[in-house]
Amino acid sequence: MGNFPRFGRGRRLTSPNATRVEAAVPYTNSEAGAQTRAVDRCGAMKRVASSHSIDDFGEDLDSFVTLSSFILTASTTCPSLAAKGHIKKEEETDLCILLQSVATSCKYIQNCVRKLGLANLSGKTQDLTTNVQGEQQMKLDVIAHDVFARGLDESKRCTMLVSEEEEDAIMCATSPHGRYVCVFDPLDGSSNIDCCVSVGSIFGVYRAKTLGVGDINDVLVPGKEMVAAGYCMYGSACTMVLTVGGNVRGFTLDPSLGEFVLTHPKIKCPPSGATYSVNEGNSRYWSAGMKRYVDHVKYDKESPHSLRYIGSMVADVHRTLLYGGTFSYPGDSKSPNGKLRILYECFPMAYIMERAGGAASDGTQRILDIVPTSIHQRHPIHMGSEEDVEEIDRFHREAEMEGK
Ligand code: AHM
Ligand code: MG
Repeated sequence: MGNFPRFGRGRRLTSPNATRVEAAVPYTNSEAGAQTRAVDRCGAMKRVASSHSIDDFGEDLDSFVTLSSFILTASTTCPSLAAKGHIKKEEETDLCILLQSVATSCKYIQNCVRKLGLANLSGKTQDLTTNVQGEQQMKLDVIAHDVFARGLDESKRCTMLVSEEEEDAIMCATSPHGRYVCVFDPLDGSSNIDCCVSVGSIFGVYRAKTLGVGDINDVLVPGKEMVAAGYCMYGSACTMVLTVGGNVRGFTLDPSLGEFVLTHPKIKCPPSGATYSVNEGNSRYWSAGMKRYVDHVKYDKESPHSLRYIGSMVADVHRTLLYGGTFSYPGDSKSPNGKLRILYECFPMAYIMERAGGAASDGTQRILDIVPTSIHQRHPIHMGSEEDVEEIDRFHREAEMEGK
């Protein structure tokens, strides 16, 4: 790992010395155990193969579907999604290859996270580098960025990449299959990592407007134009949550198999919840609308909502997606645009939340309608259960009408 060459700063990813990305996930359980599992689940795998498209695949939890089999079977045996007007068959195949690369990168990062205190992977970079936002980079930030960038470049399905850890967009090696642009935060929440708090990778995929040609304007479009989005949470379990525009699915990494296994075939965010998640230490800087909303859930409800805030977006959003409630990083008088980056933090999470029946807004407009003007732009966000996000919007609207 230590010799991992860096990628980025607008360089083309064509180094002949580039090290290949490999999934270094240990197989800890006995082979016999893994074989039993494969035999037990064999019949189920046949049932899965008769599914119709990547979007109605693996609904049945009794079936044994890994992310790899989900992606590969969908790309080789399923009729095109074109019938649904979402993406064409050849685009779907290339998207599957791209997603496979992301999954491999996430397994690699998960492996590093698990070895954090053991393999000199914790702490800040030796030369105390900062990223474009002036934040101190952790060693794992740099490794995760390199793994994502190299894996996506080698997939030959991308024209361009945008990473939180690189100031400029990264142009990929030329490929006739380069039909996508991938934006990613390779390791979100990394400032918490040395105390073993859950962290995660976030990604979103856009179509390249011109095949094989990287263009920054391909990502300066509303988030609703994404074709896929996902995140991987390195928590008490390693969970990948993914949507290609249809259902939101959750896959949990089985460490004995080194495979993500479908565990949540159709994630739905509850319509309302009883938790709010926000850095309440900033409340003195909040707008009247935000203050009133939080007072409302604490004092006006029959029972007060619970505050849950990890300070690691992937973990806070994952909990909100599964249990309901809201996650907010609002703008305030100190940071009018909040903290989170629209392209690779807000958009992918908002896309997933909406696909799961939830909502995402900045208090006045839908997040996915916003058109970014620069790749590292920050934007306020509130997301989660639809009814709760509507309530946040209402409080913001009312305070604004009062001129507060
Ligand atoms: P990062 O991309 O530098 O890790 O920062 C983003 C993280 C999010 O995961 C989290 O929601 C937020 O920062 C927490 O910020 P704060 O400590 O201000 O509450
Ligand atoms: Mg981040």
